[in-house]
Amino acid sequence: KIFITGALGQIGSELTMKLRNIYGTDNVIATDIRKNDSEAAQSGPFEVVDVTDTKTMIETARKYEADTIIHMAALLSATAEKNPVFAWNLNMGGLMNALETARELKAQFFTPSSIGAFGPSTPKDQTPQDTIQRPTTMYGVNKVAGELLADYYYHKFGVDTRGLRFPGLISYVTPPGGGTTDYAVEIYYEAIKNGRYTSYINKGTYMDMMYMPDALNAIIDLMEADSSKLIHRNSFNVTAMSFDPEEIAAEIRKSIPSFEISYDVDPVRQQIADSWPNSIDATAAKEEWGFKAEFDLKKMTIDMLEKLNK
Ligand code: VAH
Repeated sequence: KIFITGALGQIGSELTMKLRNIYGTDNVIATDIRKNDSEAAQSGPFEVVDVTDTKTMIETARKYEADTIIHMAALLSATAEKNPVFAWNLNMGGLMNALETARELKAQFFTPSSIGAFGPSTPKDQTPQDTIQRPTTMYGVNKVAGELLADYYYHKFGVDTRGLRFPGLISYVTPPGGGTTDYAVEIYYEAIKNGRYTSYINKGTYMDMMYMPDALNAIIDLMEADSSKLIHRNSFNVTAMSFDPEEIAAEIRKSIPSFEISYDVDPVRQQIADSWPNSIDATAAKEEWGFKAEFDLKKMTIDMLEKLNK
């Protein structure tokens, strides 16, 4: 039984449906702070779980005899920057409770890290798997601490913890909330609706990105991988592409020739983006568990516009 927190979020909502298709609906328990009318909430077992409430989380996971805990509930970078104390309590308190739940139930564990775990002093191009991590955002502090805490639960308690440093994720099912890379999702919705987009991230700002189908496959491939082969188990760099707003706009113009991009830079999210890498190196993931991404910018753009045009 797979127990997912944050199951109604940007990754969680699609991951829940994919896992139900693979492992069976009744074997995937979706949980989130509140229910909604989404497919993830309605199409199978759902429980209201506040990840800061240790007792409820452990009792609920035990009720279902969960043997896998997938912890997705967290505040993303821009939101965390607005509410840093709340972000620490939710992101770190939730993670600790999810790790304790996995320890109690002897369950396998997954939670994502992010390119946000790197900071201004990290090498920016082809950022190595093992390098300096001095992030300057609360989200980044949470992600570095989270990687270390998950490693600790592996070494200290033998919990089979695993994690990926995700780039910006692009999807057409559930829009993201409060991220810095969200511009790369909004731009597709706006291209269809208005034929133009005003970007809050400046031209020339490169960030790693990945299409959601590749992100979901990466989680499943990592969780199914041979544990004895995992060296970087909680913090694998994974990426599919790196682009700036001008390049994604140019790709959209190949399908919508009249599409126009303009800029109204948000200093807060621009400063976060500037502190992150331009591109990261995913060699360790490829070598240790066969990571591969199917979608590049061209293929993703065609699929996103097709799906949103329906
Ligand atoms: C964010 N989408 O923008 C998330 C992610 C790498 C970016 O962590 O905060």
